[in-house]
Amino acid sequence: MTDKTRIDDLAVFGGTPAFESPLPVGQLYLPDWTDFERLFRGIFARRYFTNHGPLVRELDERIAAYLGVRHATNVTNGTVALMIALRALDLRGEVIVPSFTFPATVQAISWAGLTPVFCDVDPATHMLTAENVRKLIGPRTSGVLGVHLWGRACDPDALQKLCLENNLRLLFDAAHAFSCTWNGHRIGGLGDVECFSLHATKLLSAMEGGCLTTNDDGLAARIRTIRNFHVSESFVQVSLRINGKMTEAQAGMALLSLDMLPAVLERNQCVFDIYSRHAQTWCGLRLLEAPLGETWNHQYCVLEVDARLAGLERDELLEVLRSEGVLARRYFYPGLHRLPPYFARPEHGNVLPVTDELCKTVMQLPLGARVSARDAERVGRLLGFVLEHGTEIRKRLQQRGAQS
Ligand code: T4K
Repeated sequence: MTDKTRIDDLAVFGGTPAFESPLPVGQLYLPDWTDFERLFRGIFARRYFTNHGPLVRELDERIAAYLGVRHATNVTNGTVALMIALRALDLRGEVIVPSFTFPATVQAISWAGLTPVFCDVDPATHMLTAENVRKLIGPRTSGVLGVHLWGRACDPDALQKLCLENNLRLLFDAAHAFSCTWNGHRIGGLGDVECFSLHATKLLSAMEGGCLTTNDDGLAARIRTIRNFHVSESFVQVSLRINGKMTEAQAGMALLSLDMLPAVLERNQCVFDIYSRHAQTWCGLRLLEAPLGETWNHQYCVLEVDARLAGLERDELLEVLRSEGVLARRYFYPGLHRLPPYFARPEHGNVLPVTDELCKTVMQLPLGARVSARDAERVGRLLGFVLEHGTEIRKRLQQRGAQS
């Protein structure tokens, strides 16, 4: 592609898309085919496909060692991990949670028969703060579910202190945070339990998968019991169980993905650095930089759009980029407090001004296996061009809208 030099060159106005193969948001790394084949031949030879096979057990051990926690329990996906965690903690009544997250975080609470109570987030970090949570603690509150959004730790020390003072359980949705650190230690041992997603779009991929981590032996026994119906895997008495078992195929994929992590982290860093360099010239976009002094996985490349400076609203910018094959996303829109089954039900809490603003302004750029350094340079220049002509592009988009 040659760079865009005129507004008419933009695909949204009839020009040729910049990227023939669209660039998605998501890690989507694949292992080497021969490694994959070798691993699957092993599964076929053993004829052992699921129900706590050797690969799942190996993955449990390797993740626990990698994260430096006593227990890692792998399950079907990140959503099921959250559901199991909430049951294992034996919560009752209400759980305080952000609305600015993926639906799974909140719907897991509903699936566990609990009431999610939405808490507004901090405008700089996009996450819960102990200060905001404190205002919502009431007689029915039994737990707090924080989200380590974009791989940054969610106020762990202050939330832990608040939960101890109020006799609440604390769990974290760590879907985005595999391999990220807090105070120099890998996330995984914070709160009572943490839940990771091993989805194909995540840093550590089982294609679908989830993992619960904890340092609490009793809780780990409950988690392992709840995740299946097997007598041999029954460690403690629990009332309700579920089939949340990970298959050998998923575990094999995740083991290969774990082997790839150093190379993947390096590649992500390289692409992010390119975006970061371009971001210094982007007027109206704020790029969320790495948390100071911590290791970050670059699971997502997150931007905030200031429409007054950029000349375009976030959604207009997304339209322009997507037509070029840059499949930027607006995680998370709309806020879950504005969606069924929670919308218009005041018991969930629905006055969340910061969340509402973030839902209108936050977006993610492609970053992962399908984005090369060269692609990132091109996306950087494309964004630079679009922002340079933001006001004019907006006018053209509006004229086009009025005509159609
Ligand atoms: N908590 C949080 C905070 C989460 O973000 C998530 C999941 C969860 C909990 C629950 O964990 P899981 O139960 O999912 O393990 C994607 C992921 O499916 C989801 O895991 C993730 N968060 C969420 C933020 O993103 P979608 O619906 O946006 O994905 P989709 O299909 O639009 O894919 C993203 C891009 O990747 C598209 O451009 C298509 C491309 N893609 C996707 C897949 C799956 C591919 O090219 N190949 C693929 O195989 O949810």
